[in-house]
Amino acid sequence: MNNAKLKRRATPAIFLLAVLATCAGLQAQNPVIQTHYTADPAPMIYNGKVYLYTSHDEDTTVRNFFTMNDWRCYSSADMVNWTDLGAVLSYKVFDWARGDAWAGQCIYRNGKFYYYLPVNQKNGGNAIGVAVSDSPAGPFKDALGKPLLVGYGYIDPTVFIDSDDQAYLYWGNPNLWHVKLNADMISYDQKTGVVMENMNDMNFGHREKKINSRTADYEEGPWLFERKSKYYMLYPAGGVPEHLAYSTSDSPLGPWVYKDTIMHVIKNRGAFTNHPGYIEYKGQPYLFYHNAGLPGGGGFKRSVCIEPFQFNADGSIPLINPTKEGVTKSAAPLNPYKKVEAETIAWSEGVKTAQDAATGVYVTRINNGGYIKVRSVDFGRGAVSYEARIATALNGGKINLHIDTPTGPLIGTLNVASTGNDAVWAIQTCNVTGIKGIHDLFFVFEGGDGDLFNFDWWKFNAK
Ligand code: FUB
Repeated sequence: MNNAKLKRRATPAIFLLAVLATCAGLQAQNPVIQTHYTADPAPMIYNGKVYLYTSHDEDTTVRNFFTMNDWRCYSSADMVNWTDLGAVLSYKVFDWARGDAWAGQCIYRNGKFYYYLPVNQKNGGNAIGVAVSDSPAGPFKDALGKPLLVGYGYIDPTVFIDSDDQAYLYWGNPNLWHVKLNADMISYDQKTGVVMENMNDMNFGHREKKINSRTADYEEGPWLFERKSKYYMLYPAGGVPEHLAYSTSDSPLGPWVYKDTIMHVIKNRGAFTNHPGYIEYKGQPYLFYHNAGLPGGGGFKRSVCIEPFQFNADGSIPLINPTKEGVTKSAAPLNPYKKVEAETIAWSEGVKTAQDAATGVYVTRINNGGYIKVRSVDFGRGAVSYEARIATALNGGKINLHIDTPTGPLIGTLNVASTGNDAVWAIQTCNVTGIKGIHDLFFVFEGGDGDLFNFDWWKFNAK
């Protein structure tokens, strides 16, 4: 960033916003993360919050194949605003891994978080490792110093703990295998060992394109959960392009009975893969999946999406349509009178996030006309001022505080002053007027060309 950039004439922010708003659709909530390409969603509920673990497609694809080095995590208490907790670990946490940080799942047990992750080994071949942490956002370390499981097609683990405390790990492409995990979560029952499911049409549906001699529809990416004493196995099916399907059982060990398609192959901006995740949060069931919906998106640049749905009365899962609107109803209002991380975002354009040891995750590469939307902010009886922690070498950037839409009523403007450089942080404030009750809030960024400032957190002060 430099001052010369700010002196150049800026494209009016309002014009850019009109263009962006038309492109994105202001009600869009899918894909749920706009600052990175994310895939293979693995939601987990802990302490009343949702933690969304994702794999991460790099912005630059190498050799026209999955280019994936780390896993990211996001949290939310309302299912519409997602706080970026950063890249919580890389494949390098496993000394023995060569790369290919594909689809994993994290689970909480006895004060620790166990994250089951597929990678390729330095000496070749697929393997599943387990990383452990005291906190949902890491730091994670290799729990074993070696893989938990090694075998051809050993990818995409899903983990589940039943009400009797027995834990299960399922995984695999194009077969589905499982083990019974021991209570330590880092070893498994050697007596039963690794069990392969019956990959028959009756168990996992029928596909036209045979794999060797088998015709079962199951492909990869299993997701296991229990509801009302029924066990559900969701999975991508059919070969590429994948649709989502499911089977059920009366036991977490099967036998699995094929039920139906959950989501057809996504026609409009789908990726050739898909990957299910599921939670019920505050009484509402949600299906997580991925598409290629962000600008520049594709099969190796995917994005996580969410659809709320209702089970049918008989416990079956309806056909779920992928939508742009996604989660339309916030599960809880957001309190603006406590510090809110700037990377808490319902929708954004023209910004990225970054992280470092001193600051953690922050919003960066903020451009003129970019904006962040925060949904269902409860201003109660009203606010008098706004403060934000900023770092920049520039004078002249602005945060325009709009409500309801990016061009809705302006309740205040923070004129950003230089803090010396873009790693020196200072709290800057402005007055606000004319705001009370619940509104969507927009930070609309204004300034010259190029990156304007870095943004760590914000809060309002009440009347
Ligand atoms: O993200 C890489 C691979 O693509 C995953 O492991 C599969 O489930 C598919 O989504």
